[in-house]
Amino acid sequence: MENNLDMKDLLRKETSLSSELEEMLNKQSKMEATASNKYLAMASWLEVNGFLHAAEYLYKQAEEEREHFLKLFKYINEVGGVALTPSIDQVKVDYSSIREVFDTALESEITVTKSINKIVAKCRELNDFATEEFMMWYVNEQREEEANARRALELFDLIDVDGESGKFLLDKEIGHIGA
Ligand code: OFO
Repeated sequence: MENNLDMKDLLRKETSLSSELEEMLNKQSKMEATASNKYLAMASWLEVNGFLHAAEYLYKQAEEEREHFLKLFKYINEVGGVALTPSIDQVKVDYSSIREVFDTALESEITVTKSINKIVAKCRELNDFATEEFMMWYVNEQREEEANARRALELFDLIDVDGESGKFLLDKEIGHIGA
């Protein structure tokens, strides 16, 4: 990380992007890459535990988060900053239930939304309209993703998951979210 930072200072070009925002964007890109790994681990847990449709849905989410990461990464370089390749901390890989997976998913999405909102607020404070406009894509994306995560949790209230057929139905319905 230290080497990364030294390199960043050497490579920094003349740009209207403030160092403060550049740092926030790099942190956000790491958050998106981490979100991708979190979903990957959740998808794997679901797959191993027989929830194949729900697993497929979260594998797709993992891919989407990877795209969110890359989009930010490339933006930082495009506007004259230096995108830092993030090292990703170990994510949670074990869950006590499918419910815990989706509780965690919603919690993570809310944390990401708050972080994006902080970036937009900083853009406004610094009059960085280009970055604000760029980040609005993420604002909209988060609205959708939070809604999908809440929808998954609603299904737990709508379906009696105690029986085997309940689990089967729940898995199928979660698989339809976002389709
Ligand atoms: Fe990156 O969209 Fe959610 O976290």
